Amino acid sequence: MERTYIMVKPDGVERGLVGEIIKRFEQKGYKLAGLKLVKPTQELLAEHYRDLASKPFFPGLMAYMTSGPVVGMVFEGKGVVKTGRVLLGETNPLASLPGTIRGDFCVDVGKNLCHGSDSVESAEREIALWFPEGIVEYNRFVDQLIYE
Ligand code: DAT
Ligand code: MG
Repeated sequence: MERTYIMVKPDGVERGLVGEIIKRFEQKGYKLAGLKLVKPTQELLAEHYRDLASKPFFPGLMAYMTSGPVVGMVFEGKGVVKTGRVLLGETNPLASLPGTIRGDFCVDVGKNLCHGSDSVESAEREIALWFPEGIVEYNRFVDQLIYE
């Protein structure tokens, strides 16, 4: 089954939106397979955002992301990478529709609350990076009510 890495950024933790963000993935039907609160190091974040290292906003992004703890999660389910990003909304919250997390809870791109992997390959890389100990494997009875 497909997996994605979802992260509540420091502003989301500080604003008490961790439960709300987890809830949206849970109520969709996606399975929680990893969950942790961590204060990430510069090194971890530089690796996570390595494709953005040359962007002008990178130093600001690093400062934001190291400003407090983040909540890292792995969710599992059909189409979870693409649909996970639909649940998050657009990178720029002002372009995000109401009903999405960013559309409902934030305004500026530099404080956009959450992260979601952008492809199956990035998800595998990010899950290995944030959960080097591995994720939790289990079966859910409720999957019978979610998948045909
Ligand atoms: P996403 O988080 O939607 O996958 P991304 O991977 O392109 O977007 O960028 C990672 C983060 O970097 C994004 O969530 C917020 C920040 N960012 C992206 N573009 C930005 C910009 N133009 N100005 C400031 N921050 C930006
Ligand atoms: Mg991205």
